[in-house]
Amino acid sequence: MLILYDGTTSVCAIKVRLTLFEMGIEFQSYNVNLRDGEQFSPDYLSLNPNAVVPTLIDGDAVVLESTIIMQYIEELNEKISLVPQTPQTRAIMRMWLKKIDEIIHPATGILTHATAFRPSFLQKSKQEQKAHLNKIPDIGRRNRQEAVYKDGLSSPFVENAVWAYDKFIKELDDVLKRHDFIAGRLYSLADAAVTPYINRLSALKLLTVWREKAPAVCDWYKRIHSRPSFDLAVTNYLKQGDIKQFSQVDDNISDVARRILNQKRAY
Ligand SMILES: N[C@@H](CCC(=O)N[C@@H](CS)C(=O)NCC(=O)O)C(=O)O
Repeated sequence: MLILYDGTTSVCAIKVRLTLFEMGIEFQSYNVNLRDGEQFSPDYLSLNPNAVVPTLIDGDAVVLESTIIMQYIEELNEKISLVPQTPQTRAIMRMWLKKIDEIIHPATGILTHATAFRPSFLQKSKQEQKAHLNKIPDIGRRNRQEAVYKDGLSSPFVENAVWAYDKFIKELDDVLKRHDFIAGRLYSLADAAVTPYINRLSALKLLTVWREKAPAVCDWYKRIHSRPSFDLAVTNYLKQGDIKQFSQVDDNISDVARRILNQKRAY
């Protein structure tokens, strides 16, 4: 049986859970409590030295990186495919996976840490804050988190993250005007990869900023919601603490995002 070292609201873990449920593959989920810093425990670091979830264990194989894990899982059940048929459509799918990993995932971390995760971090003593940050192995990630915990929504990192989402959602809306799913007529790994990030925008009270500009994305999100995999991989995993954490997001966040987007800027 596959074991997934998991996180209840982790966008990267949700990508993997969506893939598992869409593929109909059984797995055992082990929740790594990121709020309590379980990702930094020596046992977990021996599996995943990057101190992040997800990690997939398949017998002797330890598979890291959510996009690689999705592709690994996709190859396990020959009866179902979440990869398009032609080389061209496969390239399109892979392009969306890359955009998520390289641009949208860091932007999401910035927006989430600047809002939902900030209050509990600020409740720690200065010493505890420093100790937590020092455990993050990736220096870029550590510096971004430190900056947004300090300055919240006024951090320049937030401005860049909002612009990154604006560009991404416009591109997504363009493709979804042409077909029902991101890489074509059928659901693919690209849809599973993008879903948690649009869901996160909604949890951060930000989806409303793009609702009118991106009607095709909103229609696609409704289609995604109605698939059984959504509740199985997303809603059913939410715990009381997660709901509380996201309920703390400041209501004025959408005004902040709109103000940023009202300033003229070339991408
Ligand atoms: N590139 C990694 C990124 C994984 C990642 O950033 N995971 C986040 C949750 S979505 C995490 O574990 N964060 C722990 C932390 O911030 O300390 C992947 O795609 O698997």
